[in-house]
Amino acid sequence: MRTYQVEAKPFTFDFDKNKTALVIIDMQRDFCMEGGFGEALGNDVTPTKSIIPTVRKVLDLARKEGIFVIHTREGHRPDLSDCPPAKKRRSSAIGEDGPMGKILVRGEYGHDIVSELTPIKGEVILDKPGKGAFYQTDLHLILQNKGIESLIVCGVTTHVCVHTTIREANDRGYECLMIEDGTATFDPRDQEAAIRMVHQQGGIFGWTTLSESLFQAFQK
Ligand code: TIU
Repeated sequence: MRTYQVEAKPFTFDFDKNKTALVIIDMQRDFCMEGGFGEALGNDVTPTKSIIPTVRKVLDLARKEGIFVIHTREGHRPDLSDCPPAKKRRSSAIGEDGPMGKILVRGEYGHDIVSELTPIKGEVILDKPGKGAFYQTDLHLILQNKGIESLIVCGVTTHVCVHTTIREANDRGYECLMIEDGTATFDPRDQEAAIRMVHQQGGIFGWTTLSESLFQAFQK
């Protein structure tokens, strides 16, 4: 079984593609298009929208190489019964009407994944009520059943849902490679800090690299 090596920070990331999942975090219209949750929080969605082509290239690679793919979506039931009142108080747009339907509510157009990254048969769609993809979901069970040990992580936003998920994954024993240009924040200062926070202290939460290094690992 071939082991792949990706040049990464803080050192080479080794993985077996049969024990690796690509986890694409919350590439939903609500975060990547105008009129969604991201904008309702006061952000410009240009950075989150701009990574769609890069995430698509990583997704295409995973599909070609037979790497297990998981797409997550942050959102709530229409009655918001799974949305903590404390979350609603600081993100008051949740559940309100917007141009893409009720904001961050399951089943609405804005809640769904952007068209360019539409999941295909065999890929998991994982709905989550929180920022972390392990919280109140069956993600760990799914990964264990598939024998997954490593995660390649893309998506938005780097410092919020991507980070929370990588931290949760790290504590559960998964080795995570975050694709720097396959993630985005609304503010570039947060992007720089979020990347550094993953790989500092000898890879305290995991590894980071550029998508090009991942593609090169499969060309060797
Ligand atoms: N606000 C923000 O940056 N992000 C979120 O609320 N959710 C995700 O990161 N998906």
